[in-house]
Amino acid sequence: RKYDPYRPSTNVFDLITRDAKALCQELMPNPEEETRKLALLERLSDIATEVFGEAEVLPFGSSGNGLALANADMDVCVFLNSKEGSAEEQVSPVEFVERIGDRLEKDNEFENILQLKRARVPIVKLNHVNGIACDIGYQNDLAIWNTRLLRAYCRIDTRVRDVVVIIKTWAKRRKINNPYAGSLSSYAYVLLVIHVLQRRGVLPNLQSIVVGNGKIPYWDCQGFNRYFFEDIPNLARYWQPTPEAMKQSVGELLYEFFRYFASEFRYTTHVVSIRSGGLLTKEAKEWSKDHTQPQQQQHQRQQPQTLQPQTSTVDSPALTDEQPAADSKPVVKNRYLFCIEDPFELDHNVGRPVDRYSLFTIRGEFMRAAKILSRNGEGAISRLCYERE
Ligand code: 3AT
Ligand code: MG
Repeated sequence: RKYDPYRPSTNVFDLITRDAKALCQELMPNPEEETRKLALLERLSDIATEVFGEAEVLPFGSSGNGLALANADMDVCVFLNSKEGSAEEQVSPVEFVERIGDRLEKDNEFENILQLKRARVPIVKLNHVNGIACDIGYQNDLAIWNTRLLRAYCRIDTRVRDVVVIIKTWAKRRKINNPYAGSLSSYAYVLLVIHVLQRRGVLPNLQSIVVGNGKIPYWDCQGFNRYFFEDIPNLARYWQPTPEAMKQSVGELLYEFFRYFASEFRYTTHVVSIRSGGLLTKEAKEWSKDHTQPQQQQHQRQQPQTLQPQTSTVDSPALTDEQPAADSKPVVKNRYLFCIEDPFELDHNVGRPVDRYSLFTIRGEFMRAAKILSRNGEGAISRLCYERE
C-alpha cells in the first residue's frame, strides 16, 4: 500500500463507521416493499405464461443479491421453457420485448412502458401502480450468474454490504449512477468495491478457489465460464482474510475505496478484474483502442456532457447500458476509458458508457469523497452523500 499522508486517525474512522452503519440501516428496504415486489413478480410470471406458454420469471440484480436499497427498482428476467422445435423456441429478444410490451400495455396496472429493443440487451421498462419500477429482460443466464456471484461475495463478510450500500447511495446522490448518461451502473460500482476489498485481503477471488485437484473447472454459460466457489459456509477451509483485513472498519474501507480510485488506480493503463483478483493491463486485453462495433450492436449516446438522470421515472438501467439509437448511424465506438472487466463476459467492459467528460466528473467525485473522509469524521457521511443538484 502506498504511503498516504492524508490518512485519518482511528477515531475519525470510528465516527465514519458509526454513521455509515446508521445510514445503511435507514436505507434497508422494509418488508412491506418486499411483499409488493413479490406480488409484482407473480403477476409478471402469470403474464409471461399467458403470452409465451411455459415461462419462468426470476429476479436478479439488487432484488436477487441482497444489495437493494429502499425503493430500488426490480430487475427480472424471463426464461421460456419451450419445447424443442416449438414456435416459442424461436422468440428473439426483440420479438420478446415487443410481445410482452404490447401485452403489458393492455393492463392499466402498468405505466410508462418502454420497449428498449436496440439496447445492448433488449428490455422492457415499466412502473407498476404499486410503486415498483421494473426492468424485464429475456433469457439472460449470465445476469443470473453474476447476481449469484455478487451475492456470494456479500455473504462472506457483513462489511461488504455496508460498503456497497454507501457507495451506491453516494453514486446516486452525486448523479454518477446513470450509464445512459455516461456514468456507471450500480453493477459496475459493486465490481469496483469487490476489487478494492480483494486488494485489501478482505475478500478472496471466488473464481480461482477450487475444490479438489487444483484445476479451475469450465462450466459453460452462453460461451463463458460461469464457475466460481459458491459454498460460502465452507470457505474458511480454502481461504482466510489477513489479520489486518479483519480489523479494518467500514469507515476505513470506504476511505480506502475512494482514495484508491482518486489517486492510485491508473486509468490510462489498468483494467479492474475481479475474475483475476487484481489488475490487468489494457494492452494485454487489447482494450487500448476504442473499437468500432458491428451494426446490430450500435448505440447512440445522449449528449456526453450531461450526467443528470433522464426525466424518465425509471432511473435504474439494469441490463442495458446505453440508450437505444436515436438515428441510424452505421457504427459507434466501444469506449475503454474506464476499464472494468465483467467477471464472466470477459470481452465486455462494464465501464463502456464512460466517455472523457464523464470520466472527469467521476474522478472528481472520487477525489471529493476521499477529501471529505480524510478530514473530519463527524458529519462526513452526510456530506459525502449530499444530493447534487
Ligand atoms: P440498483 O439497486 O438497481 O441501483 P442493481 O444491483 O440492481 O442496482 P443494476 O440495476 O445496475 O444493479 O444492474 C442489475 C443487474 O443487471 C446486475 C447485473 O446482473 C446486470 N447488469 C447491469 N449492468 C450490466 C453490465 N454492464 N454488464 C453485465 N451485466 C449487467
Ligand atoms: Mg437494479
